[in-house]
Amino acid sequence: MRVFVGLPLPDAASEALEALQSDLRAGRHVPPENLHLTLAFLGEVTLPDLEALHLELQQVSWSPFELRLSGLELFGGPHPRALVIEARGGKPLRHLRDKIRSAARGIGLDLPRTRFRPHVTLARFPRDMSTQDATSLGRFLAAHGDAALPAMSVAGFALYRSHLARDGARYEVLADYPATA
Ligand code: 2AM
Repeated sequence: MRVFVGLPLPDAASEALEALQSDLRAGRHVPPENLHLTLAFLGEVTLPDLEALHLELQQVSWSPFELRLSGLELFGGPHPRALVIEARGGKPLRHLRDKIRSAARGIGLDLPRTRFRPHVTLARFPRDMSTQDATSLGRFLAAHGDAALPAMSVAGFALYRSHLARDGARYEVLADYPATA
């Protein structure tokens, strides 16, 4: 099963991001129910490993913290593959991510060492974006590049299963892990 650990967004944030997306006439928009911040992408995991991971994640102790979504960025270099809004959660966000990665490593899962650039993906683009779409994207960024949402409180993370499909992935929440303090 293809799984990852992430932060779901409060409805108000998903609605604000959906309103922002409605101005973008390019790419495939991430639907509101799929909007999330990935803390650890685990890839294919067996059922026994998933059960072990769930037990470990239940042991993670953490306190609620504030998260701010602000500033649009393109990921993917000169041929952008994704439009994201960056997330700022300071040390509490990094610590939570570290604890989750330790939990996954603790049960023997192999996690690549990647730089953490916390973000919420808003839209994805094909490798061969049309000139028209590239122009629309440029206009969108000029108008909304400094978009910022009100600070939100993070009080739970979730274990997600990703169902891949031709028309985009669908994410299913397998378990929730509320803050412990
Ligand atoms: P993205 O939003 O930046 O694309 C589920 O696929 C989530 O895991 C997505 O939010 C995706 O991040 C993230 N992810 C991180 N590494 C990934 C990988 N190697 N393959 C697919 N998704 C990955």
